[in-house]
Amino acid sequence: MTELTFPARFRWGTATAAYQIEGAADEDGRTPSIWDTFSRTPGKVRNGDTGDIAADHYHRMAEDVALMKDLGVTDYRFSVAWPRVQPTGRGPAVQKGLDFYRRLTDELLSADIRPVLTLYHWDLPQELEDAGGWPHRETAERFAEYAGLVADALGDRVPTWTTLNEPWCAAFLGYASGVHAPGRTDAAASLRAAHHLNLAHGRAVQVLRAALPASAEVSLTLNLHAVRPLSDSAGDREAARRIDALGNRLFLDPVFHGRLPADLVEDTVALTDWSFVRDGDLEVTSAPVDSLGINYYSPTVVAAGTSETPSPWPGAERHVRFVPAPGPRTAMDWPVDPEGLYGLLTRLRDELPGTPLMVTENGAAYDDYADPSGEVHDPERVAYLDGHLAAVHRALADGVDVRGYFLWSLLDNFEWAYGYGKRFGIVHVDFASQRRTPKDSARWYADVIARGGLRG
Ligand code: IFM
Repeated sequence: MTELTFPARFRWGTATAAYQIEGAADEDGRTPSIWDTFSRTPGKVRNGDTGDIAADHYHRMAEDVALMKDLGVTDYRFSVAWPRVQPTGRGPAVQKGLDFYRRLTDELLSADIRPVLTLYHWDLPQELEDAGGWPHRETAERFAEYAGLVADALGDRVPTWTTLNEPWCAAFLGYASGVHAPGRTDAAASLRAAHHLNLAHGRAVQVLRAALPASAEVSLTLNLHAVRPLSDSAGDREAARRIDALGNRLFLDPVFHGRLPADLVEDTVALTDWSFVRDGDLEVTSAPVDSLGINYYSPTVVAAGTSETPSPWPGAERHVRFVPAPGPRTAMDWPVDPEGLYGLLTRLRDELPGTPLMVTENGAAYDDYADPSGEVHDPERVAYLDGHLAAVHRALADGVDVRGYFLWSLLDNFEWAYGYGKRFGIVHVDFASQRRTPKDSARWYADVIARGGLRG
């Protein structure tokens, strides 16, 4: 078999998020985010786990950057903890919080690794949630102010900026199904949250453009859904249309086309009249970006039917049934299907011509453990990654402008409502000792990066 070689300038990265790895929850002026509150609420996170210590990255950052240098990654995608930098969500920045990210970016740059900074990976300062959270319009303005603080502090050293990570999750897992922080179950509020997240993104793009050098790349990361109807029946196709509207077009259309999906507005008429979308908002949401990040893990198969409530699909519960896709599964019980990634990439090639794409997350959880010799063998993860990178390669060959791939995740970490029970890292973390052990998949990824592609 022939090798699958990637373009010479392809960006090979790993990704993490602040609350999932940093720990140091109450150090240096950091105050609680919605995830501190949620994880400390009994019954919300498995095993009562919290991000209080996590992978202790706040204190082990240099060791973690050294691990990445050993891997040979060209880029590192991390997020800034809003409550570390601007604890109440308003007012001036806390210097010590910013200093941590200065040290991190300096360490990366001296290791020849490009920093890719995400401003929001779900850790809203609790005070802003108390004031109304994302369903409240003012939160978008707060976010723009925070974006400006971070840009002023780090604009001279960070070349790539991402406003939001996965606003679908923030809106619908956070405010509709309530399985993520802040744990609300209010379908109408979740639609307001989605719009205000889009607005926050657009306002932040405006602020970043004004504050950053012209060379800065400004982006957004969406967890787009590879939606498939179970059959070709009209009912199943209609179910797929609804989920595509809520999972994909609710974000793509305002950001890239300055409009709301008309069919979604109709689908949700019983929940809202969308009057919270004010004149001029959609011009703000569509402030041009330089690239789009896509996070992909598994496909979404749907059929006509009903689903459980509260659901993260407001308005679709009485029309859509979610069907387990066939095939092998990860420890999250997510089906393994690289074709979904290929389909999304080629769709975006056709729908957003001229927009460079990055796979900003892809990876898998498996039940890894260190064997008696201290090694962690994770052949299933290697197979998962190999299959998905082959799909990216096929997309490149078919004319998709994919600029990079960020493996989720560098380290085992706090997997939100699943706590520490799900391990996504290519580096194993023993949470009792905080010892890091590169898994076989880390060695495999280092080999992929070194050869610039996959072995045939
Ligand atoms: O761990 C998460 C990450 O924070 C966002 N995208 C999906 C990952 C796996 O669930």
